[in-house]
Amino acid sequence: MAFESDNKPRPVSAKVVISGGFGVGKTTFVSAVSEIAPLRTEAKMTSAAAGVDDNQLVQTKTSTTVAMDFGKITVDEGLVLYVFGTPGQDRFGFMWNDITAGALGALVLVDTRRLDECFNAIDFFESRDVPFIIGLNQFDGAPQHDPEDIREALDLDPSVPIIRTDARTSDLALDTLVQLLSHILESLSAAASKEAAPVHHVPDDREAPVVTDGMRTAAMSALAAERTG
Ligand SMILES: Nc1nc2c(ncn2[C@@H]2O[C@H](COP(=O)(O)OP(=O)(O)O)[C@@H](O)[C@H]2O)c(=O)[nH]1
Ligand SMILES: [Mg+2]
Repeated sequence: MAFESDNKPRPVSAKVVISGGFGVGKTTFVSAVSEIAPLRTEAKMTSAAAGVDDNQLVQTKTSTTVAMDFGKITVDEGLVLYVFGTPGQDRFGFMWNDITAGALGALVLVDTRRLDECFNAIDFFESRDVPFIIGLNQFDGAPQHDPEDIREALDLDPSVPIIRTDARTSDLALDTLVQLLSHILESLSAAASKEAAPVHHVPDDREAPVVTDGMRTAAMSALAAERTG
């Protein structure tokens, strides 16, 4: 842990990412959990975006996050979490690497009416070995699928937690973040024990010891000395 000059421990800070497709509730989620007024970079959707941004099921949405959402949560005196939301639209995908750099893990929000919206996010975190959990956001009229059916539809590894959440409710959203943190810890300790696993030497793989003439002569004279001694 880092220390300031007065020896008071400074909290460790960690970064997590809230991700998912367009209109799945990322901006809402960051607002619900952040203790500071979240930095938002919403812009009114213009007619220029018509046809580019798929908003058929998100009729009420008139603004969109052009860069990112940003919030802060003090978990306790030892840990401060910084929460970054990714821009939902494909045309801002070039920012994802910067926004997710150094993140410990991610929450991928899912609207069960539009499952395909989250494929890009899942591929992104899977391919970079970033631990993530799936948050099923409770949209009105959205089908209540069994989480295991969702796992199958999204082709998710059994180790990826799938939980129900509500981006509009601080308690539920914070609880979701706690679940993300515990999944991150589990993933980190699984990776650490993999690294610490003992390396088994296969005897057949060992190189035969090289015996030089000098060694042979030294051994013979040691034997001879013993016999005569
Ligand atoms: N019913 C319902 N609406 C939600 C929920 N989360 C977000 N919304 C609404 O869905 C719309 C899109 O949310 P937004 O946070 O802007 O999505 P983003 O594009 O992922 O940032 C907004 O009108 C929100 O009020 C939720 O859990 N339930
Ligand atoms: Mg947004």
